Amino acid sequence: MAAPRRPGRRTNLALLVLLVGSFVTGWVAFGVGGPSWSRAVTVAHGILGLGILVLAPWKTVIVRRGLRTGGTHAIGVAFAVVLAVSLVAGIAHAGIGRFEVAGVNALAVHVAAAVIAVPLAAAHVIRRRQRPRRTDLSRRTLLRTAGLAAVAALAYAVQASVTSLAGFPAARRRETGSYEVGSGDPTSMPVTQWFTDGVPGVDLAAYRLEVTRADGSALRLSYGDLLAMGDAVQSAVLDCTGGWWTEQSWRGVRIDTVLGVPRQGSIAVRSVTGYTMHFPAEAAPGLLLATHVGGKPLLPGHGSPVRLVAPGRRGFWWVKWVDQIRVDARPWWLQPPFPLQ
Ligand code: HEM
Ligand code: HEM
Ligand SMILES: Nc1nc2c(c(=O)[nH]1)N[C@H]1C(S)=C(S)[C@@H](COP(=O)(O)O)O[C@H]1N2
Ligand SMILES: [Mo]
Repeated sequence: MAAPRRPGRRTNLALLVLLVGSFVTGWVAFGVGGPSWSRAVTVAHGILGLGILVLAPWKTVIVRRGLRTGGTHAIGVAFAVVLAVSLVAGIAHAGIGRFEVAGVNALAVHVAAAVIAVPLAAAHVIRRRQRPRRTDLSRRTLLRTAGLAAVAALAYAVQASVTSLAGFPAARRRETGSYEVGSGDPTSMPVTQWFTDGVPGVDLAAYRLEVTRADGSALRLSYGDLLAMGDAVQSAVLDCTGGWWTEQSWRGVRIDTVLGVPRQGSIAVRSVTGYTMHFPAEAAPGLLLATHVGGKPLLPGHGSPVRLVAPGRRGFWWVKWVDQIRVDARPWWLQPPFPLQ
């Protein structure tokens, strides 16, 4: 007996590929810092995401039919609503400008809704399983996939042109999708924490920076010691995954000045709050322990007495309120891709 014909199976499978692809590239976009990589990833992410909208007319037919059959539709409908919120917020951020609604920006809404959508998507897909078939690897499917990719890429290009012709702020966003805020003016630079951390109070007089070198030798530096050593000046872009970036002139002590360049392992940079990031040993010369920004001492929110400046890396690498730097035997990549604190 022939398998019952279920129109829409291929549409659903294509949606599955687009959903997984957008989710993964979204996180990759958060992880990468270099301009050329960032551009490639955000463009791919945008095209995959818009591909979901391209399939909307076909999916609408499936949804209508599905809603007419018995059983509960709550999961499917909840998933559709949450995904729609994510898509609207993502497109608004990438296509128009940086929005704040009640103190929450559109990009944060986009990501939060995408994360909430995951269990709903999983439940929907498990309940409404669609099996791939061998015949899916046909010339016809290949052509349709190419057609979908072309239309989604066209949608991305059209949106980018409209954005730029209309002169929306989005036309001036960085490759990462971030918007410029307060460059050269540290007082208008946002204070941001990664999910759960808070601004601690650090007593400058009692403060010591613990440094442990590769050979086990250790140093304890006071704020005064750091000020006396700090003559390195560097202009660098802080690009937060919250969707903004700022370029400032930072001053302080290069990490290789206190640590040398370890030959192996990683450099663990820890905050008073426990927030810790591991850097590749060879990155030492590029990392700055900044006490000043724009010629003035750091304010508490920005990491006083000392914060890390990690040019070319996204904001979550820029550890604030650093109280310990140590060479660690474990490689830098043996850490979660994003801080867990
Ligand atoms: C853009 C993402 C998607 C949205 C917004 C969405 C939404 C919905 C909604 C609202 C329904 C009707 C309510 C219901 O029966 O649950 C539905 C039906 C259905 N969906 Fe999805 N869905 C999406 C992706 C997928 C994927 C990835 C699969 C499987 C791989 C899938 C398989 C199905 C099936 C088989 C039906 C039932 C069709 C029928 O009963 O005739 N959907 N979908
Ligand atoms: C299923 C999940 C997701 C979908 C369908 C999706 C889809 C989209 C879409 C359609 C856009 C707008 C693209 C444009 O109009 O040019 C967008 C932008 C964006 N998304 Fe997502 N996204 C998802 C998850 C994520 C996640 C998990 C992250 C980060 C962890 C993320 C980060 C971003 C960023 C940074 C932008 C702005 C890119 C730019 O300005 O060019 N997305 N997303
Ligand atoms: N200790 C600690 N350092 C941290 C964070 C944090 O939550 N805790 N957040 C990081 C993130 S996500 C960013 S974008 C920058 C923000 O720096 P700013 O508040 O000076 O703008 O600090 C980074 N350093
Ligand atoms: Mo950030």
